[in-house]
Amino acid sequence: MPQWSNKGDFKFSAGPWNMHPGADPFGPPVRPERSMVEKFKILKDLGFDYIQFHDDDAVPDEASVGERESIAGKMKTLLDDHGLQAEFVAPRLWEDARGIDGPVTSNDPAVRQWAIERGKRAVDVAHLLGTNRIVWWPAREGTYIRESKDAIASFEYMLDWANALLEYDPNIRILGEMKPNEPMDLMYLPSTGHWLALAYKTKDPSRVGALIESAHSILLGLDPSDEFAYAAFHNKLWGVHLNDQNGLKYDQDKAFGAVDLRRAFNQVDVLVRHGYGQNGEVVGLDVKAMRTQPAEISYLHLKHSKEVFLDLMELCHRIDRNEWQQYVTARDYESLERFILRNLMGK
Ligand SMILES: [Mn+2]
Repeated sequence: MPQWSNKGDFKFSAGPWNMHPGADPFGPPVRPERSMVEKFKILKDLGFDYIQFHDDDAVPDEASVGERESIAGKMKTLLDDHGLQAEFVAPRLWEDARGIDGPVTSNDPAVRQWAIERGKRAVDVAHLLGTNRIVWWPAREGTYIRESKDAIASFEYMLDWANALLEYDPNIRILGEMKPNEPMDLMYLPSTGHWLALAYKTKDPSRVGALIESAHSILLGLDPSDEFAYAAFHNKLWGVHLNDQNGLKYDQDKAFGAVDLRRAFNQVDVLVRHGYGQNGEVVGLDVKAMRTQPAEISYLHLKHSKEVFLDLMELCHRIDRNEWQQYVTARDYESLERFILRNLMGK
């Protein structure tokens, strides 16, 4: 029998980018940007305990090495003042013009070296914010034109990058967040499975794990709960980005459970039954407000996603596991399906 979480065990996180002015590739911002202080206050009021950071959310890229400590120190104080903690720091390698060809897998060795330095900088920022988790979303490590790079060399470069960070700091842990596409046409490590295979080739596999976003699994045509379970089987489910996704489109980051409540239930059920959170893992919500929403209510997607999670967690504890098991034993899957739907409808 798997270890069970207690009710209320879960800690929640979100990133500053989850409250955003609503710009998209086809239109400008529609709401004013909130200050970091305002975002922290909203998240704390909503019962979030952790903040997810890109390295430059905490320390601007142009800050000198000397300035880094004091700028990050101020952010740490701001977190402390709000009773919040940093969950992780993710180097925003994809935003820099130098990374146009995929910084880690660039054909230019100088760019690859810059990617390693930027990764080390993120490690420094993580320390200053009080976390040892680095999230790597290899956003541009793929191609638009397959012939433009050597794939085998690219896998080597990705391994080199991870190893460089592991060597740089003996306490740092790397959480790979894989995604099959967008902004790139095709990515080199599209799935959690690809990433875990690479993780076992690193210098210290015990410090390399996964963060899985629901939408990324759905874009692969996979069920997120199975992806969570696979990483958990390896003891490498160290982070999740819960959200929802309406099929094979762009990465939508819809409110958790908004498209497929049953799929959301199965994700929560895996987390509950696996005892997720008992080793400090955080339930990350990576959701976006609809662009149509006015500023005053453009935080409700976070509130509602957390509420849906907690409602589903409550259902996981309340659902009649004996009845569930009877259908499994009898191989009466039609009735099992009806039983799940009946529970989801609160009947
Ligand atoms: Mn996403």
